[in-house]
Amino acid sequence: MQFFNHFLREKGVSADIRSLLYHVARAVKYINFSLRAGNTQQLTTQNASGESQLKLDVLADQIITNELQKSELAHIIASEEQEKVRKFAAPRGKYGVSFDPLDGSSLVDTNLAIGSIFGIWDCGESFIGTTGRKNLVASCYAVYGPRVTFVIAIKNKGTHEFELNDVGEFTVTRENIQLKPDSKYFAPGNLRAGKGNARYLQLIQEWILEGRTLRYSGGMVPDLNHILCKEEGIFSYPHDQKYPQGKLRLLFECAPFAFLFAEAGGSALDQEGLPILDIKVKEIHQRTSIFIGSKNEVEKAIKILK
Ligand code: AHM
Ligand code: MG
Repeated sequence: MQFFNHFLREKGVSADIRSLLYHVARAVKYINFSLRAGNTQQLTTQNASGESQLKLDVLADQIITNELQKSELAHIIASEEQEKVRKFAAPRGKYGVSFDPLDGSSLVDTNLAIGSIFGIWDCGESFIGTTGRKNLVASCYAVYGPRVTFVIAIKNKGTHEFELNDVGEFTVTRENIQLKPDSKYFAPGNLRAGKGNARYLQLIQEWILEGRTLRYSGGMVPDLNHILCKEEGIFSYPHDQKYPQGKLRLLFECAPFAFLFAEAGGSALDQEGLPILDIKVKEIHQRTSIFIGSKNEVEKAIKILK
């Protein structure tokens, strides 16, 4: 059994990134406590995108913000729950951290798995103009399910899974996750797009007629976690009339996941075939379509859609 900190040190991860990840892991632990306490109340407030908030969305945002401030390494932070980037004095370093404090919060009342997503950027004074390929140095997510798992990717050092044990420590459970290029699993998001997009309908039909296995919960974190754990699969979320750019956010959800999948030998493209890691950040709450998972499956899907 190997502990989180020890594992990262052995992998040669820099002291800065280890320290940032330590604070992120602490935030994950506190968010998990709040969730287990049944703190699921709906608020009357809305987030930066006009979506209604839970008490837990706000709490998770505060917990993460406090931990990042304590790290003294995060000088700019961007949260899905906040309209603007916040700046802090960071005497120990100059990283940007983007996060979705509680992804899938509409699933909280149904007791399905949800998660938190983080991107760690080496990005100077602003996120604007950055790309995941050039500026992301690490990304990670937590799954709050029957167990709490924490999956981390560090640039050129792979994607690894840890599990929160009963004394509050993270231990390694999967090392160097690697995706197969082909898969039998599919997780088709936003089927509503099929109404105006015959090609998306065709793609879904092909997946069904090929006898593939559906694995879809409606939460991006558990749906993508399924792919990484089974080492195969594809998740799609195309744009449609309601979300002309797609629903999912580049900075908080798609770029961090594209980085985790790239480190695991997978791929992530937008509907036009552009690698998610090459999309330039033009605004904090920018959205994108996304097709992510096993390399050949993502390529085949985009060929049908283009
Ligand atoms: P959220 O960040 O407001 O929770 O929304 C993101 C979630 C993803 O977890 C999931 O893949 C997607 O929204 C599902 O969208 P829809 O409800 O439109 O099917
Ligand atoms: Mg989200």
